[in-house]
Amino acid sequence: MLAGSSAEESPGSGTSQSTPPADHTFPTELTATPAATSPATPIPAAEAGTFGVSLRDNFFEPKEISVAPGEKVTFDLGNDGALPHNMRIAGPDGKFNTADDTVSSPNVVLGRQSATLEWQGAASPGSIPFQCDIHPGVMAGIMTVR
Ligand SMILES: [Cu+2]
Repeated sequence: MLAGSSAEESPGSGTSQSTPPADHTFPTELTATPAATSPATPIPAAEAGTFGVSLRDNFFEPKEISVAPGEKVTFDLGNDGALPHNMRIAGPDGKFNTADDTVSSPNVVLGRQSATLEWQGAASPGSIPFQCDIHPGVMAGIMTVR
């Protein structure tokens, strides 16, 4: 003898629920949006620290870097290309190959090798160009102090 506790609650025929989609329109979205719930953590360029820069054939990644005035930055350079590269930051004169430049150590970074560049920073806002000495005019970037 079955206890009559399994009474299904028949939905009220009067409630006008939104019509369900037809069965043949099963959503097959290939553009599954990944979980965008991770809080975007843009790294503020407010503190002195290490900044990774990838040397490629033949470009910097990133090639636009923002730093705060007076911020000292240690660039962690990794040559992810096959060709030799380096990084030279122009000094206050904004020109390359002058005495106030800062150059990576070692100066020439072979493919798959790494290097560092300790940059004293700029006291006032402005744009400071940097380049690869081996590919000048092609492999270049801008450091924005603001
Ligand atoms: Cu280069």
